[in-house]
Amino acid sequence: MDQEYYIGLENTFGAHNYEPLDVVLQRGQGVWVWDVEGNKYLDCLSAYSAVNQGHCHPKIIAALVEQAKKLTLTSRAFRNDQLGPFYKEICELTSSHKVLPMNSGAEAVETVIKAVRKWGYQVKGVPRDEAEIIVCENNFHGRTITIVGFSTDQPSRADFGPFTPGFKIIPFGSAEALRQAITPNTVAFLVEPIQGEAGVIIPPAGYLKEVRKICTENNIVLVLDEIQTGLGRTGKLLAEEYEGIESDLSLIGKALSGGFYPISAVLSNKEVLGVLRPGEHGSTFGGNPLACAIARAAIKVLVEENMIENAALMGDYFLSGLSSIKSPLIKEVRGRGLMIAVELFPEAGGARKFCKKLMSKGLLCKETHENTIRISPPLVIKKEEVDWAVERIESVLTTEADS
Ligand code: IF1
Repeated sequence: MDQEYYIGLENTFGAHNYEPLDVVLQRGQGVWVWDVEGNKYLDCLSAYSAVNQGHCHPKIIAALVEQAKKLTLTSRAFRNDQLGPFYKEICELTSSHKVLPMNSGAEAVETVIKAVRKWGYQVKGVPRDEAEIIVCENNFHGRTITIVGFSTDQPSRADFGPFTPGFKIIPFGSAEALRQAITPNTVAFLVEPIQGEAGVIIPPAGYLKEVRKICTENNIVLVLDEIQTGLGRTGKLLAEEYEGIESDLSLIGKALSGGFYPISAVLSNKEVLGVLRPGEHGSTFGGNPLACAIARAAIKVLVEENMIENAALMGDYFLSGLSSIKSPLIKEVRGRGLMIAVELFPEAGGARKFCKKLMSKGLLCKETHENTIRISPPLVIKKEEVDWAVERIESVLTTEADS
């Protein structure tokens, strides 16, 4: 069937909570995907950094198929033979003490909100129901009611109230703003090391180091949301490594399964998760054997195939290629590793139209907000594929820009 058939079904039967590009994908391999009409595209979104390992990685498929034939779900009323090994491997990889597995990124964020509040009451001595968590403007941490309640993005929160109390919003990148916002009831600071959805906003050098110091001095739990920046995306296993700091709690998700299955996790370096006792938190699928088997394979190939090093190398190469494009439309090219953004001047008429032009040239990427093109290919991208991508991005932002 042609793509109009599939688009018709979506429009007829689906809620309209997305405005996707009109491309109907059918197959993926590595950095490449194909649509139902056989057209080939370089994927420069990686499902928002969930497919860091490349589409349909054979070793992750093998792990999925092998486990799916044995045992997929037991509930946590019983134990399974994939959970403990997953715990050990993810904790050793990230030098964490403890881990709590969930499914979506938002669930990991909700989990950490519960844990730091309870830690505040039981350990820090904050009066019950008065815990405060500090977050940043232009954050993106998911789409539950509690999370959108502390979003500053109107479309994410409008008409979804009333919201959960207990959150303070400060500017991103200012350690002084954090210092000023702290009260005796502050239990945690939740922040992305680089703000993804906001448009790959990299904080000033030293910011996270200063934040780490402030949180330690004030006995506040530093929670880094690495759901998008983590697992090699920025050229390090975790983005916190650029500042040589260690969070108290880190959140990972997305590429934790290589894009095969929803699994997320709260990683803990500080005795916070210990406040959660049996019966106080969980989920039907959290820590299921299929998810754990897939995650074990996904992190194994990430490390064994040097994908993190490749992200650093190819990220620098991609960034220098994009930075050399001479175009009056480009306001800024920024990024770390393969988490890259090309911000256009408003006069360019919006990033979406350039994403459409790039699609017609075989490159899939996504705009974020009005004027920024986000570039985040799988971490397995090769030099010649980067050249191929830069060539097409240059063509739509220069000679053909007026067409
Ligand atoms: C959509 C955005 C990206 C995240 C960070 C938590 C979560 C996300 C830093 C929640 C999820 C996804 C959500 C997805 C699109 C994508 C996204 F555009 F929405 F903002 F990546 F930038 N923390 N981000 O980036 O994880 O519950 O989705 O598993 O909503 O369409 P989730």
